[in-house]
Amino acid sequence: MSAADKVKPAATPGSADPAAIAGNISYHAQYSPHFSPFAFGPEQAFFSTAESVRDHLLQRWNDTYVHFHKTDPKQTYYLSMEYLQGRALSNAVGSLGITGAYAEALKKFGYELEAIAGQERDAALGNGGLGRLASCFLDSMATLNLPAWGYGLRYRYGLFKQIIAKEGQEEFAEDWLDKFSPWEIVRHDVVYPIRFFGHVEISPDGTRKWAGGEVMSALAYDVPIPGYKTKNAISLRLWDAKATAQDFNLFQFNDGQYESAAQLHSRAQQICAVLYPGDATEEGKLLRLKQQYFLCSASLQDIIFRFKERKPDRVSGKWSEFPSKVAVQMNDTHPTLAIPELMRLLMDEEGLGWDEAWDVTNKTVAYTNHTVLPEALEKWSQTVMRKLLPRHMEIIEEIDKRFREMVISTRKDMEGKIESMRVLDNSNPEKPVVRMANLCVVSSHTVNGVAELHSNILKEELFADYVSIWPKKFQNKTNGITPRRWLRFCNPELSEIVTKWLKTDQWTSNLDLLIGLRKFADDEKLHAEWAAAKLASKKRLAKHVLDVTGVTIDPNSLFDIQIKRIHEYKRQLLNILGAVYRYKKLKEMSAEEKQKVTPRTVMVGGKAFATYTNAKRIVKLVNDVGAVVNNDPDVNKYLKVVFIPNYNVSVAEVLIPGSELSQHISTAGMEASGTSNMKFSLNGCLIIGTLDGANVEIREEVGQDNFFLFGAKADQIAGLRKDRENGLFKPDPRFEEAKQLVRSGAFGSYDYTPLLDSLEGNSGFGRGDYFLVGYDFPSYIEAQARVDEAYKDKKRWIKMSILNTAGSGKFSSDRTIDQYAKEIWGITASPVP
Ligand code: B1H
Repeated sequence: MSAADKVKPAATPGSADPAAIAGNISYHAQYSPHFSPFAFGPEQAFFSTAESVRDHLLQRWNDTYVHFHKTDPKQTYYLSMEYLQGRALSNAVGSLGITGAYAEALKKFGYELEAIAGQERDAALGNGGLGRLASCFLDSMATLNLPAWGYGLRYRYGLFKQIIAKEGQEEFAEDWLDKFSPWEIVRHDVVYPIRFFGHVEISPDGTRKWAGGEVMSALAYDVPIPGYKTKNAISLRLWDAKATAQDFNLFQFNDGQYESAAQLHSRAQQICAVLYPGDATEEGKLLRLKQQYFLCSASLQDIIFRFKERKPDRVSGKWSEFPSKVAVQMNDTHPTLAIPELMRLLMDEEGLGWDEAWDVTNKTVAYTNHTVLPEALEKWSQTVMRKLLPRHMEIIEEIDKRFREMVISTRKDMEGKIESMRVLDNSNPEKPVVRMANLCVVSSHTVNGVAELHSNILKEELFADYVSIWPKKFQNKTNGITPRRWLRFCNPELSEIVTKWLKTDQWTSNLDLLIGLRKFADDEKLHAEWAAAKLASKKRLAKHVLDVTGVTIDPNSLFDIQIKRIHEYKRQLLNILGAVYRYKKLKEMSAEEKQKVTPRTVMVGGKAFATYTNAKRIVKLVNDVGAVVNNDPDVNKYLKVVFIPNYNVSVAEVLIPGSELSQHISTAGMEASGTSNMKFSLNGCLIIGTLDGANVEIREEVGQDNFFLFGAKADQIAGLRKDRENGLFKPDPRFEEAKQLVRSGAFGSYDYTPLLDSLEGNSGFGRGDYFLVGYDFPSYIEAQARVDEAYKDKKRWIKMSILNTAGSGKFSSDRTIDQYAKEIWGITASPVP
């Protein structure tokens, strides 16, 4: 049955009338066909609906482009190797305020909007928090009418799909572009050359130019980012790599040399094939560096093109104007090559001298640091860099040299510090490297951390020496999340209640209004509504769990969730050992004693990096513990342990609204911010957590009585590790019991010795319990006991839940982006009239 059999096709793009929308959906099914003429199942309905929604967006999108072009405001360009966009359909119709009209239109075809929206694949062009932050930022930039664009890479395969098999996690390519993406528009006229390898040519007048090597093309794919209840729609421009017909050697091909005939084509294909290929091999490292340069070069060429396009009479003498029109934000060090690339373009292509180019670059670029973990601080081999990007390596050497000279001539007192502050690290003559974070700090006008605690650690530890040279360069910008996706759209039940009690829906773009809920925190009517909304979300969550795992969970049990990338510092191991301990105590209880227990469902979800063995062991352990606990009739009324497979943005949208307790239990000082903590708290979920990252600020905002705190503080960690090295640590017997039960084989025959051994011994990274699971275990267990007690008092629990939502106003990404705009970028709103 075709769509046209149900509704007559009619073009009518951009209408908000359900009948016209249905006609437009039918039109797309018929006249922008991607399937056989008579197919109109849910999948076809999704693509036609998305194309119809895109019609709405296109007008706004074009208007916004033209408006920015005419008014020529200063514009921000957000450079990120990652965007975790998730699904776009519900977000788009919600932002445009036409959800109801689309729901009604789809009914004419016999479809529910929610089911059709569920057909969409997640765009997972990111790993975790850093990528999702970039996507929340785009949402806020559009909503605040800011002149801003995102730049990224169009990975053919996004973050891998996780399947839990007998041996644990298995990874599969995530084919988000299977069929096609209805949101992206290829701009065939936006193409830039990108060079790799080659050499530097010096002309008689001394000017230098990069030549030779191989040149491929960057082609733009644009994704519209609608603002919420505004006419503005901005762009996420994703680059794809391609080679041209000229690069195809027909002679070789005819000669049967098929592979070498299309060599550049295949190398171009590799660039955007996958998000972050494993960098264990030298080939993998080179490919990742190529990706980073590809993003930076294409984006900067495009930025310079637009700078010229907006005022064609701009002459090269006017480059000092550039920083008043362009702000470039580097999302961590991954796009650091933007610095030498901008220098190269200004000097070698536009003819500026070093000083002028440096001044422009420094006033244009800013850097956000997202981690202090030593293994995540990027270092690139100078040898590799020189081979792939010879001109950039020269420029980096010059930056390093001038920085050293500056310190020597102006700061005699810092001389002893120079080696560790330098951009180049030549301490190992066999393996000289470029320190990307140092290059960012030396070259940027502003450096920021992502939560107060983290920014203080940057200022007091990681970048302390630079602070004494440039005290004003360092700022904090506490992360945020978009309240549209993370409450308004993912939790319609709770949203409705919030709107009803606040008597306004303005909280969706002014989240501070949530504080108005505080005065109703004891209201019994609100309590009843709040509890009913939570139960509805818990039932939806339980259905998801049943669908994907086959495990039945009880919506009346306490839903306890930890979802994030699996990493030892995030301490999923503390969570699961806590569950093991709980299981053991339940086994020891009499039937009578068990009656008093708070029934709990512990859910853990997250992906482990494919080559990170201990993280994979943790995934396996959660699954193994679940298999035993959930099938043990003595305890499974009181405890279930579930691993949620393939955690991604759309799974989070189901889990977070249904959560009651969430775990943010990293070793203090190691989680820069965390952003899911904000999402949970916003949805009325209580947090059990350490004083780490943004937890500190969340606890301040929601009130310390509404937060389950435990564990060592950041400033104790170094001392505790030292104590341990000196043999002063005495493990709690409860910790020993939990480990012992795992070692005994109670959860199957898999060998957990290496994982558990990482918690033993006295020192060394990844050994000697570097992440202090054992030290924090007793206070964690005690905090969990406080949770169990609190949950028994339903009134108290709901009040705490309301106060979490009420105290979440600060964590809107609108607030974060407003601060970036004012305090780093110097840009102002530019709404389409
Ligand atoms: C964060 C990363 C990250 N910090 C290296 N650093 C990567 C580092 O593939 N890589 O090489 C990828 C990502 N991600 C996260 O950023 C922090 O851990 C979170 O605490 C923080 O909330 C988030 C956003 O600021």
